[in-house]
Amino acid sequence: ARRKREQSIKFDFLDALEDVTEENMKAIRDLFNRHLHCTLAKDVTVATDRDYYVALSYTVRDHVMAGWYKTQKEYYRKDPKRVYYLSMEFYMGRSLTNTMINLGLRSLCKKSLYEMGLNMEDLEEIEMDAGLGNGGLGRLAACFLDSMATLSLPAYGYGLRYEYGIFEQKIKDGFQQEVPDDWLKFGNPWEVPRPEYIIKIKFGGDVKWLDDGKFSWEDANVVLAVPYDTPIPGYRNNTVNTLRLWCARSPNSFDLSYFNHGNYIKAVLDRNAAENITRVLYPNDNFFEGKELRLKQEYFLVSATLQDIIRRYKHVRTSVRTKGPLERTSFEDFPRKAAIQLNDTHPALAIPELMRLLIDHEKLGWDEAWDICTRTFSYTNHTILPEALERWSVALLERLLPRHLMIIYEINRRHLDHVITLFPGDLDRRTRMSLIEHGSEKVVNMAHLCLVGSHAINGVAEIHSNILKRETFRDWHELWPEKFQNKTNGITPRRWLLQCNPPLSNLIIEHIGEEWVTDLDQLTRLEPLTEDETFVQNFIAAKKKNKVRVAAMLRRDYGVEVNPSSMFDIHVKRIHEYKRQLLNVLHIVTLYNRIKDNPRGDFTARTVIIGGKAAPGYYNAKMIIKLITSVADVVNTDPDVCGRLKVIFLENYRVSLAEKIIPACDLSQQISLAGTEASGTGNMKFMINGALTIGTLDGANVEMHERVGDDNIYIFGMRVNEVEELKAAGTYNPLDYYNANPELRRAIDMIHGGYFSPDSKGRFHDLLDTLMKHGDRFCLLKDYEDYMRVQDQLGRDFQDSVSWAKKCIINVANGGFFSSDRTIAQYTKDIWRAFPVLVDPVVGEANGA
Ligand code: T68
Repeated sequence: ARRKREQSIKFDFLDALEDVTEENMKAIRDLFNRHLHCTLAKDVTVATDRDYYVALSYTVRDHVMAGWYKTQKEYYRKDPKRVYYLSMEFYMGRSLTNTMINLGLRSLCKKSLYEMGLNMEDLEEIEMDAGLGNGGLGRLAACFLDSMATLSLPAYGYGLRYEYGIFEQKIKDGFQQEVPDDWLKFGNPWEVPRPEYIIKIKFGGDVKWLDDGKFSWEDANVVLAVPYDTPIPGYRNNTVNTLRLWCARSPNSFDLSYFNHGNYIKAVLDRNAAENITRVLYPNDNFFEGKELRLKQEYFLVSATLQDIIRRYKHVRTSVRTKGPLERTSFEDFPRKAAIQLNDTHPALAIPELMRLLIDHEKLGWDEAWDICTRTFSYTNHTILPEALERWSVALLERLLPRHLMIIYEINRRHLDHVITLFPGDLDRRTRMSLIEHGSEKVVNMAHLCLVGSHAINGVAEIHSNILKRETFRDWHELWPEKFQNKTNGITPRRWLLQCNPPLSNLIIEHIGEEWVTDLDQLTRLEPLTEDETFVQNFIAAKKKNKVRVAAMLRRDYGVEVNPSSMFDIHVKRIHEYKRQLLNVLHIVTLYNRIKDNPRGDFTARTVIIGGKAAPGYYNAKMIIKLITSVADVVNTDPDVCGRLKVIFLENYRVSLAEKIIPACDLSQQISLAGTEASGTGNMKFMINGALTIGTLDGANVEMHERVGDDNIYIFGMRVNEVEELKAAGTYNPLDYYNANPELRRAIDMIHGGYFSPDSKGRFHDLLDTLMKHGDRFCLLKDYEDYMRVQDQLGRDFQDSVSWAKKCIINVANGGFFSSDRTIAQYTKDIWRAFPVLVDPVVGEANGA
């Protein structure tokens, strides 16, 4: 039986990373069966695949537990400086595969299940994504958690447990439809509720002056925050950190007046109002929508988290000789024990909230409290798009958070006094730097609040950090140059290479071992292998394998046939005008026209895959989707095209789909207008999975280009300085480019004339108007010609598969910098000033099971 098993499960290099013994396999099987019987109350005669998935998850979770308590106990014992990552989004995706890999259990589980007649890969597909994020910002938070645990940092993620994550996207008649993401409907084996740590959150009410000159927030409504903890295991280092997500629950006394009037039923029904706070993730990416419920969410996160952090700060043995836990009463040490990172301004209310807790509850004076705040907080900016910057209405703040508004005004008063002493008479500067802005309505500029309340502020790629200093926060940089930093984003190589791309990971391990998994710079050792013919052929074969797998998926899930030898040209990210999916469409239409004009011509076969969600209220983004699906309908059914061009709109792009599609990519599209994409992180995922990039010199593309050189990346379009000059001159006229380029004109005329929308010829007029009539903020037509030039070049280059593969290998080899381990090491050293806490292996019962 054993020989049979060894024959049927192919040995690969990934298996060699683990300790697969008969004894360990039996332990997994026993635990799995026990969960099936005792936790799920099923036996094999009635169990479904979902039951098996859940039983496996509980089995794996059991193996996390001992390391989890051990890590947390160690943090309590050593009392190190802790890092708190506050984010409204943690876009975690699936946990099962990643947990098994980080624990070193995946081969073991796979083989154990195989012996029971189960295919683990099928079970892994059953898990719902934890879609608690929109895009890059939320996924970055998830990658950071993995890296912080892998670097053994005493770190915590704090966020919200949305009952509905990012909506599920369905395409109906070519249009996007949103379906609620009921991700918890089958339960979530990865979370542990901790009702014993419930926290009270207040909204509304009034502020009263007390006799001692202090303030008190009274008559507020209370909502409870219940923490749910998810373990975050590091990569094979015994560390297991915690992601704590808050869930809103109504207190039993939610609206006492109803009880008093005997309307018990109504009182119970009204609990919904409080519990709606964590009902649903706002589905906007790079857009600020000043809704009251969103403000409540932001404050709910911040207040629960800070109360929890303070509780943990106080609960410490100040002396080893004392038996019971003593309270720490002085806050002097707070900034030496806690670093709080604000993921964009979404948790900015943490600053006035900490001030409130220190002053009103802990009775500190303003100056001492303020010093603690600024030494504790740091802020990451993720965008310079003005429509994304948070500006909360003063009237709304006054109604919901009256005490915080007072504190914000006091922060502002002291801040502006400081500004005016440094720049006497410069009233314009004073106005520009105020936290309060007076437009059609009075608003609080939340970025300004973060700048004044933090000791460090960073952008997420070099070019973006420079724009912050030079443009967006120019005055602030003049005031506090020492606060400004750059931390170029990164991605976790565990999920985004080891886990998602077994063919390539195996090949890499075969040649350079496994150290790259936690030290991605090791990938440079691949560069000399561009001269090794077999290696290059094996690299090509690995890519082909991934493409064949995606082709099979597209056939099964969408009923479309694609040619795995064609170039997989992939553009996946949120749909947004600044990301310029329309520029890609113009390229596709032009290719189509060339094929139509010359049906016998020699064209590089392409499969263009575009995917991404549009915010439900973003009309133009939704029309872009309809245009892509409309172009696809025409191109894919035109007999002249004859397999040389396929256009696919990939429905419901999300973390788990990214893991499948990215390893199969030949060409990665990163074509935002220079100066608009703060960093991008998809660009990095494609790079380390062996795709070439066509991109502008925007965000982290700039740093990718620096590392691989001109020959190994396809750069086009205006540079940031050219964009700035064009905008300053105010001379951009799309018509000039339309008139000057016949292929461009033809593509636009076809869309305008209804070629792709015969049922409604004017359907895309509004969309085209944004490019033509009103002057286009993102200058698509200006960059079209250069985009076409570079697309043509790379289309030809793709024909030489060996030289193409060598470029891809050079990309992989130079991708090490884009590990989120490097990013986190830099945050740790330059901003948080925290240190690792190593955790010894769990001894005793094997793996804590
Ligand atoms: C992204 N921002 C940046 N925002 O666009 C991207 N916005 O360049 C960068 O790589 C990434 O952050 C990580 O730094 C976002 O994803 C949002 O999703 C968002 C969410 C809510 C409100 C506004």
